[in-house]
Order: sequence, then C-alpha cells, then structure tokens
Amino acid sequence: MAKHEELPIPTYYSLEPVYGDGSLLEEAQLRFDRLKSKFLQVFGHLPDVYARSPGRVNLIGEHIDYEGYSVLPMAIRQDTIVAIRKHDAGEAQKFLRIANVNDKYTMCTYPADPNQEIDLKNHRWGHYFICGYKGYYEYAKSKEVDVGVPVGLDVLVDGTVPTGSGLSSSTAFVCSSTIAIMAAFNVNFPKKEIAQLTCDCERHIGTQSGGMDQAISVMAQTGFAELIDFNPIRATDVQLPTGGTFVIAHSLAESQKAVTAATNYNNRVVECRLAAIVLAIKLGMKPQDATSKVKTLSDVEGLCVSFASSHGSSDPVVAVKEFLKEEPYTAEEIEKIIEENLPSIFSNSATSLDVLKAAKHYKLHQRAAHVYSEARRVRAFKDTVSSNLSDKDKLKKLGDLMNDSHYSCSVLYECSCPELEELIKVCREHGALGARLTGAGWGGCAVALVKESIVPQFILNLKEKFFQARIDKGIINENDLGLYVFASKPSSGAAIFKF
Ligand code: NG1
Ligand code: MG
Repeated sequence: MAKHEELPIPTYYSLEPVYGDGSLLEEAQLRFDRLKSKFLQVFGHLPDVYARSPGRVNLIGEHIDYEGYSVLPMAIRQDTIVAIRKHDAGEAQKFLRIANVNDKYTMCTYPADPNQEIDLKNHRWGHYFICGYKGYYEYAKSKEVDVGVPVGLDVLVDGTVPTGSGLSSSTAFVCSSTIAIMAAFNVNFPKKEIAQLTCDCERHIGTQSGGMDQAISVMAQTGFAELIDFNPIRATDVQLPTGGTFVIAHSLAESQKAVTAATNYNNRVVECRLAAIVLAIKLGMKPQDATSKVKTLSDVEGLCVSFASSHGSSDPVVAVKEFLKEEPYTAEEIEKIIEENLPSIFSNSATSLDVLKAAKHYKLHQRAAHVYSEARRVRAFKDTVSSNLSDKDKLKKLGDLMNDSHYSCSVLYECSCPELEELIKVCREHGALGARLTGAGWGGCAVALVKESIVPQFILNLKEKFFQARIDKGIINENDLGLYVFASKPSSGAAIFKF
C-alpha cells in the first residue's frame, strides 16, 4: 500500500467517498448544488472543477510543529469547498475574481499575476486565495511544469470551518484554493509536496506557521487521526481507542492570529529561535555557528540530551533548567551571550523584526520547557494508543496527557485566555477525561476527551454551565449552539470533484 504522502490528491466523481452517507452526504449535496448554481449566477458560466479541504482539531502537540516536532491532529468534517473556472486564453480580462456564498465576504478581484505582493496592511479574506495562487505557480515553476501565460480565474468559495477558532479555517481555504487551481490546470502532485507548498505559501499572510494544518488537511484518512512528522513531511495513521469521543467547544473569544501575530504567534517563534541559540552556546557551540546554523529547538535537542545524560536523565528540560534562567531575558542580555544584535539575526524576516519592535522581554526558559515537554507528550500519546493497555486505561492516560499539555500551554507558553480557562474548567468538572486548548490559542476552541456514553449529557452540561450565560447576553443564538460545541470524528482529507 503506497504511503499516503506519495499519492496525488484523489479525484472523485461523486460525494460519497468524502462525505459518506446519511445526513452529512445530504448536507454536502445541498452545498455543492448551491455552489454550482451560484457560480452560474455570479459568473455566467459553470465551473470546470471543484476542490475541498477540511479543518482540523489538534489533539496534542501545540506550538511545536514550527520547532520541527511531530504533532497529532485529526481532520474534522467542516471544510472549505471551492468551485473554479479558468478563463479561455483569448478572454480579454486577466483577473482573478474570488467570490463567496456568504455575502459577508464581498467579491475580491486581483490581477492574474503570480508575482503580485499581498498587501498585509490591508487584510482581505481573498488574500488567502492569493497565497495558494502564488504557491501553485512558485511550486509548478520549481517542478518545471509549463504553466503557460497566467489566465483569469473565476472562483466561488463556501467554508464551514468556524473562523478564528483554532480549527484551521485559514488552512482549509489555502489548501482547497491551491488544489482547485491545480485541478483547473490539470496538474497534480504527491500529497506530501502539496502539504509542504501550502505550508510555505500560507506564510505569505504574515504568520510564521508550521506545517501541521496543511499536512492534516491534505493527508487525513477517514477514521484515523494522523501522527504528522516533519523533515520530510509525512503522515502515519493513528487508530484512536474505542469508547472515547473528542468534543470541540468554542471559548467565543476570537483568535485573530493574522492581526496579533507580532505579539503572539510570531513572538513565540522568535523566542524559541533565541532559546535554541542561547542553549547551543551554553552547551559549547561557538556563537557565530549557533546564530548561523541553529533555527529550532529540535536542532539543539541532541546537545541538551547529551548534557542531561551526564546527569542521569534523557530529558532535554534538564539542560533548560541548568542553562536558561527563569527570569525573562532582555534583548541586551541575549545580544551579550550571542555576540550579535537581534535585528541582524532576523534581518531576512520582516515579521520577526516586527516582533523585536514590540517585545519587552523574552521568556526563553518557559518557551523551551514547553516545547521539549510537549514533544515528549506527543510521543507518550502515540505510545499509549499503540500499547496493549485496555481502552479504558488508554483513555485515562490520553486525558491526563491532554491536561498536562494544557497546563504547559497556559502557564509556560502563555497562549491561553480567561474564556478558555473557564471553558476547560467546566469541561473537566463535567465529565471530560482531559481538556485542552487546541490550535494557536489566545482564544478559539478547546478539545475535550469524553466517554462516548456520556457525550450528550456532557454537551448539555457545557450548555448549562458555559454557553447559557453567553446566550442570555445575546453573544450567540441558542439554535446556533451546534456550531460552537460538537462531537467530532476523524474525517477525510483534501479531494478534487468532477461532476
Ligand atoms: P491555527 O492557528 O489553529 O490554524 C496555528 C499554526 C500551526 C500550529 C498551531 C499551534 C497556522 C496556519 N497554523 O494553527 O502551524 O503552529 O497554530 O500548534 O498558523
Ligand atoms: Mg489558521
């Protein structure tokens, strides 16, 4: 059986292979019918082809993918679907017209130019499509695919992944867009290459993200979570224990990663890079080697572990405790240790320079301690799932690992928020074996592991103890509750549809 990552994106001629049967299939049929009729109404032509790519919930392994460590997400049923038509070469206008079934997102028009810059100061929802557009052309060129002269494109989008929720709505949109463009030009690549190119091109939006979201969105298999490894990117099916269900609940605090990147997401990427460089130097590397070669904490794990082993341990956190003080570092303190000024280390990244302008200090010890301990929890999660423990004992252990992960995200990485803390407390008090923030944090969703038999009661408890107060204040409508708290099963990945 060929490995997932070697296979191209599958092309289907009906919806069943992705949406199964029953209510999900009916809902999908309605969405695709509406997409087709609206496409005709807006653009006056039928689409050539369709693509879809799902959102994801990360079960464990938070803020470590950009540090080179494995993570363990699963695809959810919510996805972005895209209908696309390539203009004929002769057609005069060379524009990309990106429309959305949701009128909240008005049409965006861009030139048919793969070299166009994305205006980060003037964020528009359509910019994510341009990330995929640029990604396709950048990659096709590197593969010497003859892309011809860029032609205009008509595109219609329908996304059901809640935005700003830590469920990767942005990535579902970038992946479905990129795959739709490929399909319109009758080009396909192995999934691992699409996962990598969409990871690289989504960064055009300004966040220095890792590759987790794109890898799971592209390579997910129905019924399995996936262990995602990097360098090179690959996915291994993970059969979750029976008897447990993952319930996703939204804290109703919006996580606007693209807007707050300089002080949140990208700030942590910079802190991890600096922690890795300082650790390397403390562990004997010459400063100019460390500043030029060390990029991530996984680059220096070997040095940390060999230090730890001389102290009878295999835990890299032993080296963090020894060599990184717990007090925050000032820029000056770091520059003294690394013998170079920070702006020159990050001179090739405008978004990192934004971080340096905004940062007051750097919590190197805490960020490194989180990353190394979180990487171990992912391995422990995977080992537990494949152990010969009873399902009951597996679920208990997974729940404990999820709770430990949340503690580390909240206290060491400081990417939680009051609403998430309240929601997770309610989850744990009302039946969750484990509960943690999922995705970047600073808002968005929590994921709870719940015994299958009590899921309906659990969701009712969340409604009563968390959502009811928000319903009473009019923050959400009672009949929309299913958008904000729902059980999720490991769902399928990206696909192309031709009807
Ligand atoms: P979200 O914000 O949930 O889409 C982000 C990053 C991931 C990963 C997680 C934290 C993007 C596109 N994705 O996910 O790479 O770093 O945060 O584990 O920014
Ligand atoms: Mg995202």
